[in-house]
Amino acid sequence: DSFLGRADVVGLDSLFSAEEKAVALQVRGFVDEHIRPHIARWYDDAVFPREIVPELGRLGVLGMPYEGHGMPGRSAVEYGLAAQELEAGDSGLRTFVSVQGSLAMGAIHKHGSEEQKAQWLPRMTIGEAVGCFGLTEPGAGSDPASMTTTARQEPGGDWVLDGVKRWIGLATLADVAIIWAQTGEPGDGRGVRGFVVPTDTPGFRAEAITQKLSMRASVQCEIHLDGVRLPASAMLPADSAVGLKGPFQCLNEARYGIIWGAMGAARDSFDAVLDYAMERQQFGVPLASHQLTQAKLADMAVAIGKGYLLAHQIGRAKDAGPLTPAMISAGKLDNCRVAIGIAREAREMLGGNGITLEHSPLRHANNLESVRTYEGTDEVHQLTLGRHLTGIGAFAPAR
Ligand code: TGC
Repeated sequence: DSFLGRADVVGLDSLFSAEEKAVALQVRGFVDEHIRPHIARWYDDAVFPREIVPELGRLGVLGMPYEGHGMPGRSAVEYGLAAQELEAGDSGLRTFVSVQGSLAMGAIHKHGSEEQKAQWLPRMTIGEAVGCFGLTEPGAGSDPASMTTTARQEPGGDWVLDGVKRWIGLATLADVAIIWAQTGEPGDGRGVRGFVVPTDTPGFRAEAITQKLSMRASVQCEIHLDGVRLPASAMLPADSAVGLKGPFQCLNEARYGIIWGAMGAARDSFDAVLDYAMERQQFGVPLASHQLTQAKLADMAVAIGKGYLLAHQIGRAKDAGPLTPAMISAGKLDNCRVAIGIAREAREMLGGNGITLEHSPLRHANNLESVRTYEGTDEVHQLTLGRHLTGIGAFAPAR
């Protein structure tokens, strides 16, 4: 039997070592015990279970692929397997792990000073401190170069931040925010720098965005920065953090996790509908005995197999060396759109019963609307691939 269950019709099981499978099964056990029994209620009540954060720390999934400062130091493939198990539970919980680990911890790990690392990474790894990552703004989503949040340095060396960030995961719960701000001319990505901002700094205010139809068991926020004064040492000092390549390197890590995560949501949708089709009687026979049902199940299993193969290929390549942006875009683009298609199809096969939280597919499909949009929309990834293939950047209309 494959550790990936009945959706594995192409022998994916053989691609993973016993140790890698053990990581996946450990995270699955956690999801079964701590997430599945409660997720419908959390989703319905729009609650992010803050109390689960230290448990995720104990599980070893925060900052999972990084080493030093107490971080787990696991492989990219192990991190991917953990992400897909978490997202089989709910995209909102996997998103927490991505924002905390890949974005906030990733920024400090890649670009931070020794003091910043020592102050935050050990606490974030065990889930004692929560981090968020402020790049997107109300008027700057796909085009972060157009951000209007500014960081102004005063003669004494202090920085003063002003602006608004939007769609920032966890900001109301966070102890620390990585805020990206313009230090140079408006619109010039080369002037963007990152700042480590304790959220109790005067002038920092976060507000949760309500009435969401997606990722309800997760928190997305607006951050208001009104004259937030920081010492000179708050800037992420590394050369790697000069300009937009600073945040983009962190997005690469989060996008990588999504390549795997989306397949977890697809697999859980498939399992839910296969169980249902075996039991549900219509026209005097189980749904599963209808040819159209079998055709849909077959197409889903093949698509899931291909999605895992793509994730596996990219994961092994990441363990061997740095990934190209084109590889990451190919995986994020396709696995998100395949997963949302599977979740929607599964909901349809569940009939009217599929619209309640008793079954996971519509919850996954709604969550995947966000997953497909954040960390680069389909169009951003298509155009990244387009630029890779043609050498021509087509993000902005030619003037
Ligand atoms: P471009 O000129 O292409 O690049 C500027 C600099 O960045 C470098 N670079 C990269 N470096 C590392 N990894 C990548 N993937 C990189 N892509 C570009 C590039 O080499 C250059 O470096 P340098 O040294 O020359 O300065 O910049 P552009 O402005 O033309 O970029 C175009 C585009 C559209 C690809 C980029 O803006 C983009 O990726 N946009 C999408 C932004 C995005 O994904 N936003 C999501 C933000 S996070 C979020 O949504 C919150 S989700 C988590 C939560 O819940 O909080």
